Amino acid sequence: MRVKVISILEDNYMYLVIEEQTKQALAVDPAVPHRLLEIVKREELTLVAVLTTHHHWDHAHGNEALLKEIPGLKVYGGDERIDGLTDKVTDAQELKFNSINVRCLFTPCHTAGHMCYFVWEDECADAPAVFTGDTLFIAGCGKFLEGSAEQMYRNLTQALGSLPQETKVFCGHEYTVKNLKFALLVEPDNKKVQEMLTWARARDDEDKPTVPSTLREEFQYNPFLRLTEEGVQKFTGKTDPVEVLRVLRQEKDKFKKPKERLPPQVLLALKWGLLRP
Ligand code: GBP
Ligand code: ZN
Repeated sequence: MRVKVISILEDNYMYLVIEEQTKQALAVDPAVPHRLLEIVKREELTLVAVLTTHHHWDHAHGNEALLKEIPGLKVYGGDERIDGLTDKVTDAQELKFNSINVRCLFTPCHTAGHMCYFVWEDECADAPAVFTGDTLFIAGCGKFLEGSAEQMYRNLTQALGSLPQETKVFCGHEYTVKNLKFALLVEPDNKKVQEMLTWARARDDEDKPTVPSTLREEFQYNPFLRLTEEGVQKFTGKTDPVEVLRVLRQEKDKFKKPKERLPPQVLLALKWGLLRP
């Protein structure tokens, strides 16, 4: 199976999971449907299903247009608020498309109906993939918009954290550099964070994505997966892992990029093009 990474909007990703022998494809969060259809046509693929991680427009907005274009298309998701939903899925439900298998992992917190999708191909040596939407990012995690630290703790440690370590992580946004700057504040001495930040900045300069990583890598630098590390506990002043996670998220919410800390006059001048960033 091949995963095609497609950058859309400001910093979102949509994906195509392709079964190479049959050219059947699944789309994940295809929020810019015309771009997706262009690629489907160019690569002579047959789109059979859409996997939607959550109802936010920058993930689900393309579903209706795709359904119109491809009657009979299946649109999966875990939340009634998802545009164009045809098949509501529940935790641990498995879907099969020829040799491609999907296990739905219910991960409520960023939104109350968030699903991640674990995908693997029968009799194939390729590592499996997990599509994490806005639950787990490379070096970060999603905001707790409709849930609690307890829920996110379960998502990160059980639903996602217990998957095979070689699983490739494909997330919903390119936030890697920003996340690593925060990770470095949390663990200034973590060599993996430093190395990864250098690498992610270089990728950014070349306009290349930082996805996928692997779960094994995430455990080495993602503070939200390192809740029992001494440095992370020290940063938060807590030892209970759920409390560590709660404080980490609160601190990340307050952690702004330097631009947002500038005086209002400077922000206006930047906005009007009187100053260059
Ligand atoms: C940034 O850092 O780039 N602009 C800021 C924050 C996911 S998108 C952007 C932001 O809040 N992103 C969300 C998030 O979870 N970030 C993790 C973090 O900051 O650590 N979204 O687009 C967001 O979910 C959205 C769409 C939200 C519709 C609410 C509705 Br309704
Ligand atoms: Zn979201």
